[in-house]
Amino acid sequence: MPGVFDRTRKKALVRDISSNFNKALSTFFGEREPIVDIAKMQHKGYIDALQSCGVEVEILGELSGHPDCCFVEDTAIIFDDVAVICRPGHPSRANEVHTISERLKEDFEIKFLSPDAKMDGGDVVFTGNEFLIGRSTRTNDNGINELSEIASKYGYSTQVIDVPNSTLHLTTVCSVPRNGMLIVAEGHLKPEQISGFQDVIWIPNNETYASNTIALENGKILVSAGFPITKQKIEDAGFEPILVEMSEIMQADGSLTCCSLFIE
Ligand code: CIR
Repeated sequence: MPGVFDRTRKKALVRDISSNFNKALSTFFGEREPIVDIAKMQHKGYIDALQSCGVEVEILGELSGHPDCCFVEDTAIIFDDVAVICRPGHPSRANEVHTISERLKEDFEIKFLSPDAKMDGGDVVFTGNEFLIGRSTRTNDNGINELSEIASKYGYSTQVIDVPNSTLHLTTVCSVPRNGMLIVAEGHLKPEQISGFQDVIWIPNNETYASNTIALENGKILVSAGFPITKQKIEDAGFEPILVEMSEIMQADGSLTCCSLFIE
């Protein structure tokens, strides 16, 4: 039913870091292979941070054959009582979706995209009443059109944003701290691409990684540790940043939102 999913982020699905995480894909933020044990510790810290904010966390087991399996955001788009299963744009990630769709079918009506569609969930940002969809190396026009058609049946509009080649996904350079507001990293999206937003917190290009945040209830917001200007700007806007150490997960181009799928 339209409107039944209130997106207050009460329950998250996460997946353990793969024992082969050192082989995860990395093009943008990574400077070296991630160290698996440190990534696992940071992932635990991430789960603790969610739980400390009152989020129930369900943890799925690692997929050793999929080094990027912890990045569950890329596997599905969830709204109302629907889970749209993605078609990840990188071949090494395509089969990550099968176990996710098995789990999601317990709670959602499952919709699949056609084989011609490519879509990573990391290219989809929900602003409160519409979906911003990034056209990127991972998400093609078929994916965009098919998701838009499904979303429109549920009363949601969509806006397409060309993701610049300076970044992997749309979620890598922007996030929504509250409905209608955007945190955006300078030097990636052009102001005219987000001209519909009155409320924009621009953060400096050298803190791009921190533009990806997870807003929770009561003004709490998960923010990556180590980006002081972003932290200050988010505080100045009236939020309470909860800092999460992500440096090792960053080596695989993964940000905060990438590691969760919110199912309630
Ligand atoms: C990849 O290249 O697919 C992973 N190493 C990183 C995925 C990050 N996910 C996201 O931004 N939603």
